[in-house]
Amino acid sequence: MNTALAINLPRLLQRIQALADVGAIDGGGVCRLALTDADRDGRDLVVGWMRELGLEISIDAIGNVVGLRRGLEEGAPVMTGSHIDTVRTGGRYDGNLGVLAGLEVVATLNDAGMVTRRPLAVAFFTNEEGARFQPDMMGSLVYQGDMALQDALDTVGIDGTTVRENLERIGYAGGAPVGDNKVHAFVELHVEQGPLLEHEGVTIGAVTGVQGIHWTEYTVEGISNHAGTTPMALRHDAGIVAARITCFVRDLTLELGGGQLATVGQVQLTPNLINVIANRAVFTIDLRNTDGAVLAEAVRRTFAFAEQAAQDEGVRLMHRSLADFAPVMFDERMIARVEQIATGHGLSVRRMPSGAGHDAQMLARICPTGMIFVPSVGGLSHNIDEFTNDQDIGAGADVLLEMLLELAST
Ligand code: HGY
Ligand code: MN
Ligand code: MN
Repeated sequence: MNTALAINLPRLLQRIQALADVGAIDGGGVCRLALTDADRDGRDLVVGWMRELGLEISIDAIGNVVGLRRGLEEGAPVMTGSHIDTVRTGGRYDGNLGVLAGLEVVATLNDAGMVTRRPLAVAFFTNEEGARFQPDMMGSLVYQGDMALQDALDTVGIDGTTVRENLERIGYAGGAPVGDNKVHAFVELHVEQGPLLEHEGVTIGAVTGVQGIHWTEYTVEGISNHAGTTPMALRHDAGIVAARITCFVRDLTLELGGGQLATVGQVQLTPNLINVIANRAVFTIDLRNTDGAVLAEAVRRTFAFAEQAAQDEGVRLMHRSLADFAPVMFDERMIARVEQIATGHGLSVRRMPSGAGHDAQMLARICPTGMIFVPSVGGLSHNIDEFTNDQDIGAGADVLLEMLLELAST
């Protein structure tokens, strides 16, 4: 079914620009960390657009926002959406494109006076990034029931405040229930955030699934001492243990090969002074792999190395898991439809896994789910230079339009 309908690209680009102006940072990036005032302002802007489009808005107890467009029949909606929170050095497309393309689909149907058989919904989920509060995909995990609401609300962020107090402060602690939501099908449009599509000159990614993600926070406690008077053999240096573990996980990825990834993105040393041996190091390790068994081996070997490194240096080591998600495979029928619809639009398309985590991986636990990727220029994301060509944005949104129409009509 190759609908004659097409989205209004200038209107979509205008909304992308307007949302990017909220929390804009020098150089063209965006900073709207979850549940900050900037996130609130972004939420208010998108909710305003939802209202203008005639959507019925519900805000749930973890702050997820769902705009519902009624169909001819009642029942579980066909849903699209993503997130509008960003990392500290975010781009304007990560998450935002999926939400705004969903609104553009609604606007296009409104313009055409079309009412679908099933209800349609456009959602943005709270704290997809997990940069301020872990785990990532927190809102969609609570939405579908695999994270207890109270655990999420009690979560303390990197700045020492809780999800609950921030959600209340920004006015998005809603009354809609969580955990038992019914969704007929979910489709998320997202920028690839990697180099593959651009490298191969392909316009659409038919996403096969999402790789496994394991986040751990390590805390090392040693003894601070004078950098000039403490012999090397008598040191209990938290900093060197953090450095050794960091080098180990990089070497481990080279040894394991395949798709194993490791990132140490956050490191805090105390007292963090040039002439003082660090007595405390707090750092995070992000391990990912499409192969769950290899990922489990990487996690196990990292723990073992860390324990040994701490013992060798005579320091204490603690660690806590911040996220632990197994690899997810999307519904074959959804993957195939992305391929067929893209081909029907004359677009080049290829199947590929997602390196990044997405709300879709949580919705996949409760309904048939698919994702549509469009290329990231230079493969950049979580970087203020994140960019996707307008033409590719239009192509992805048109594939989304047709897929949602089909799912909501059958
Ligand atoms: O970490 C991720 O993959 C996502 O951006 N939350
Ligand atoms: Mn994202
Ligand atoms: Mn992201």
